Amino acid sequence: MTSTDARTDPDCLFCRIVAGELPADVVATSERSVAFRDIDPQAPVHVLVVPRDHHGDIAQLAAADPELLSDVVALADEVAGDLADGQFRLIFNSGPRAGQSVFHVHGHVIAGAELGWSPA
Ligand code: D5M
Repeated sequence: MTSTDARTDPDCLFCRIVAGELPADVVATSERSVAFRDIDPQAPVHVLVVPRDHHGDIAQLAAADPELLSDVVALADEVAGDLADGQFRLIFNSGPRAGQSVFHVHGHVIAGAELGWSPA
Protein backbone atom coordinates (compact mmCIF):
# COMPACT_ATOMS: atom_id res chain seq x y z
CA MET A 1 0.00 0.00 0.00
CA THR A 2 1.29 3.48 -0.78
CA SER A 3 0.48 6.63 1.13
CA THR A 4 -2.07 7.67 -1.47
CA ASP A 5 -4.03 4.40 -1.60
CA ALA A 6 -6.20 5.01 1.45
CA ARG A 7 -6.57 7.28 4.42
CA THR A 8 -6.69 4.38 6.86
CA ASP A 9 -5.21 0.90 6.99
CA PRO A 10 -7.26 -1.58 9.04
CA ASP A 11 -4.10 -3.52 9.88
CA CYS A 12 -2.22 -0.45 11.15
CA LEU A 13 -1.79 -0.12 14.94
CA PHE A 14 -1.87 3.67 14.93
CA CYS A 15 -4.86 3.84 12.55
CA ARG A 16 -6.68 1.67 15.07
CA ILE A 17 -5.70 3.98 17.95
CA VAL A 18 -6.86 7.01 15.93
CA ALA A 19 -10.17 5.24 15.27
CA GLY A 20 -10.62 4.51 18.98
CA GLU A 21 -10.49 0.75 18.39
CA LEU A 22 -7.44 0.37 20.65
CA PRO A 23 -6.79 2.24 23.91
CA ALA A 24 -4.25 5.02 24.21
CA ASP A 25 -3.46 7.80 26.67
CA VAL A 26 -4.47 10.68 24.41
CA VAL A 27 -3.11 14.04 25.59
CA ALA A 28 -4.13 16.35 22.73
CA THR A 29 -5.91 16.32 19.42
CA SER A 30 -6.42 18.51 16.42
CA GLU A 31 -8.86 18.07 13.58
CA ARG A 32 -6.24 16.13 11.63
CA SER A 33 -3.82 14.70 14.22
CA VAL A 34 -3.75 12.85 17.55
CA ALA A 35 -1.14 12.92 20.34
CA PHE A 36 -0.85 10.06 22.84
CA ARG A 37 1.76 8.92 25.35
CA ASP A 38 4.35 6.41 24.15
CA ILE A 39 3.86 3.01 25.76
CA ASP A 40 7.63 2.80 26.48
CA PRO A 41 8.62 6.34 27.52
CA GLN A 42 12.26 7.37 27.12
CA ALA A 43 11.89 10.77 28.84
CA PRO A 44 9.58 12.43 31.41
CA VAL A 45 7.45 13.55 28.48
CA HIS A 46 7.36 11.12 25.56
CA VAL A 47 4.35 11.59 23.35
CA LEU A 48 3.68 10.36 19.83
CA VAL A 49 1.96 12.71 17.39
CA VAL A 50 0.32 10.99 14.43
CA PRO A 51 -1.76 12.25 11.55
CA ARG A 52 -5.23 10.74 11.46
CA ASP A 53 -4.61 9.78 7.82
CA HIS A 54 -2.32 6.85 7.15
CA HIS A 55 1.10 7.70 5.69
CA GLY A 56 4.05 5.38 6.10
CA ASP A 57 6.83 7.79 6.99
CA ILE A 58 7.68 11.45 7.15
CA ALA A 59 8.91 11.69 3.55
CA GLN A 60 5.70 10.13 2.24
CA LEU A 61 3.64 12.48 4.38
CA ALA A 62 5.62 15.54 3.29
CA ALA A 63 5.21 14.62 -0.38
CA ALA A 64 1.52 13.76 -0.16
CA ASP A 65 0.21 16.37 2.28
CA PRO A 66 2.65 19.02 3.56
CA GLU A 67 -0.13 20.85 5.38
CA LEU A 68 -0.78 17.71 7.41
CA LEU A 69 2.90 17.51 8.35
CA SER A 70 2.63 21.10 9.51
CA ASP A 71 -0.39 20.13 11.62
CA VAL A 72 1.61 17.33 13.26
CA VAL A 73 4.42 19.76 14.13
CA ALA A 74 1.95 22.31 15.52
CA LEU A 75 0.34 19.68 17.74
CA ALA A 76 3.80 18.57 18.94
CA ASP A 77 4.52 22.18 19.94
CA GLU A 78 1.18 22.38 21.76
CA VAL A 79 1.92 19.17 23.68
CA ALA A 80 5.38 20.41 24.72
CA GLY A 81 3.83 23.64 25.95
CA ASP A 82 1.10 21.84 27.88
CA LEU A 83 3.19 19.03 29.42
CA ALA A 84 6.66 20.60 29.65
CA ASP A 85 8.28 24.00 29.29
CA GLY A 86 7.71 24.30 25.55
CA GLN A 87 11.16 23.02 24.64
CA PHE A 88 11.21 19.70 22.91
CA ARG A 89 12.91 17.32 20.52
CA LEU A 90 10.79 15.98 17.66
CA ILE A 91 12.05 12.71 16.18
CA PHE A 92 10.74 10.90 13.12
CA ASN A 93 12.40 7.52 12.71
CA SER A 94 12.25 6.63 9.04
CA GLY A 95 12.98 3.04 8.09
CA PRO A 96 13.87 0.00 10.19
CA ARG A 97 17.59 0.83 10.38
CA ALA A 98 16.65 4.21 11.86
CA GLY A 99 14.50 2.47 14.45
CA GLN A 100 11.06 2.77 12.88
CA SER A 101 8.86 -0.09 14.06
CA VAL A 102 5.37 1.27 13.35
CA PHE A 103 4.84 2.25 9.73
CA HIS A 104 2.30 4.99 10.28
CA VAL A 105 4.27 8.21 10.50
CA HIS A 106 4.66 9.51 14.04
CA GLY A 107 6.74 12.21 15.64
CA HIS A 108 8.23 11.42 19.03
CA VAL A 109 7.89 14.50 21.26
CA ILE A 110 10.68 14.19 23.83
CA ALA A 111 10.70 16.80 26.59
CA GLY A 112 10.72 17.51 30.30
CA ALA A 113 14.44 17.04 30.95
CA GLU A 114 17.88 18.16 29.89
CA LEU A 115 18.38 16.03 26.80
CA GLY A 116 21.58 14.28 25.87
CA TRP A 117 22.69 13.76 22.29
CA SER A 118 23.52 10.16 21.54
CA PRO A 119 21.38 8.79 18.73
CA ALA A 120 23.68 5.87 17.87
O1 D5M B 1 8.24 4.17 17.43
C1 D5M B 1 7.13 3.39 17.73
C2 D5M B 1 6.77 3.74 19.12
O2 D5M B 1 5.43 3.34 19.35
C3 D5M B 1 7.61 3.05 20.19
O3 D5M B 1 8.30 4.04 20.95
C4 D5M B 1 6.62 2.31 21.06
C5 D5M B 1 5.33 2.97 20.70
N1 D5M B 1 4.13 2.14 20.80
C6 D5M B 1 3.94 0.91 20.29
N2 D5M B 1 2.69 0.50 20.55
C7 D5M B 1 2.08 1.49 21.25
C8 D5M B 1 0.80 1.67 21.81
N3 D5M B 1 -0.15 0.74 21.72
N4 D5M B 1 0.54 2.83 22.46
C9 D5M B 1 1.50 3.78 22.59
N5 D5M B 1 2.73 3.68 22.07
C10 D5M B 1 3.02 2.54 21.41
P1 D5M B 1 9.21 3.82 16.22
O4 D5M B 1 9.86 5.16 15.90
O5 D5M B 1 8.40 3.29 15.08
O6 D5M B 1 10.18 2.80 16.77
